[in-house]
Amino acid sequence: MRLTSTDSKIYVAGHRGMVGRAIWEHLETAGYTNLVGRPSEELDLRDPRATRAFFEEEQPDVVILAAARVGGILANDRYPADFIGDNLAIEQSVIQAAHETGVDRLLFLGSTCIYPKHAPQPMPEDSLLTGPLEPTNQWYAVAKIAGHKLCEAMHQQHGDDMLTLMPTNLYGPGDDFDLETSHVLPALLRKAHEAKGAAPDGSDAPVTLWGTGEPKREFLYVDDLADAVRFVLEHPEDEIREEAPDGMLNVGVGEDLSINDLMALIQDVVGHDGPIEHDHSKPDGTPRKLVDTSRLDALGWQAQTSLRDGIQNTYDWYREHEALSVQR
Ligand code: GFB
Repeated sequence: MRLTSTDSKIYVAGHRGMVGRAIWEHLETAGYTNLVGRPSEELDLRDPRATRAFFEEEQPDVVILAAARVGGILANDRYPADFIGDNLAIEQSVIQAAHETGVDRLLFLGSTCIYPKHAPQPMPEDSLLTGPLEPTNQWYAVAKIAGHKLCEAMHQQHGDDMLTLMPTNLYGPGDDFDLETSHVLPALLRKAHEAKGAAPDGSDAPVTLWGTGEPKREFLYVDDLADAVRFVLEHPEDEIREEAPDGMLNVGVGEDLSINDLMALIQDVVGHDGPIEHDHSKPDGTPRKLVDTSRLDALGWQAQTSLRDGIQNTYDWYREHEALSVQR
């Protein structure tokens, strides 16, 4: 059931992460007054009993499932058991508890790595399960596919209003800047920032990119995703299902760029003028993953933030919080 009242109780699962926090702030700014969250130290969403007890106590009307184990290409490749196991467990306990306690609407957040490695570009929602996955993130992708399928099955068997948003690569304030676990955009921002004036002669030191820099990625600013979440929550289910019979909507910006071009843009924002090197021992991952946003376009939603503005905001946030970010 669509969100109609600013008093509706909205549970944001994962409200301390980059995505959950942006959604929380966006909903608050939009006038929603009854938001609920629990830090993971207080509620382990992998635990079905604890999750069920929380749902019984709070009785949320709407659930936004933004809690997940996430990370960049290397973290996905190094910790396959955590990426598949934790995500499956979180999805199962939250979606099941939402079903059993009669939540009006649940919005599950997936990721566009669920699509086949060589899916047609831009990738429509119905390219799901039409080919093999990219090996480096198959574990995470399988868990996210299962989460979406659980929502679809709940709708098919019980008529539950459970929908999935599949955002393309996200970035923004509050991102993970740890070079071992982060995604490419925050990693390159940090590397360029730290390389400024760091050569022995005071000029800019080189920045090392992983892989060839040729893969292309599409980047969505996290506040734009938060806006898409609110937009979908406020939309009637029948209108959404007319565009998306499987309940799945891609969220993207409609254009991508190569990692090399991203590096050039980041250098410009940060003011780094040093050389760029490549570490070919690191994987490239999927060659391209531009999403087809026709479904959400047809419903009337579009991203607003330019990549340059989003990078500038993220860089400003990083400089303010640099001392707090994980140092490796
Ligand atoms: O953002 P990223 O880690 O993840 O990497 P994916 C994107 C591309 O940037 C890859 C390259 O080709 C990386 O090799 N890259 C270059 C770097 N330099 C760096 C660097 O310093 N750090 C990082 N991290 N990458 C993830 C998936 O895929 O994206 C997840 O593993 C999820 O499952 C997420 O879907 C959105 O875009 O390749």
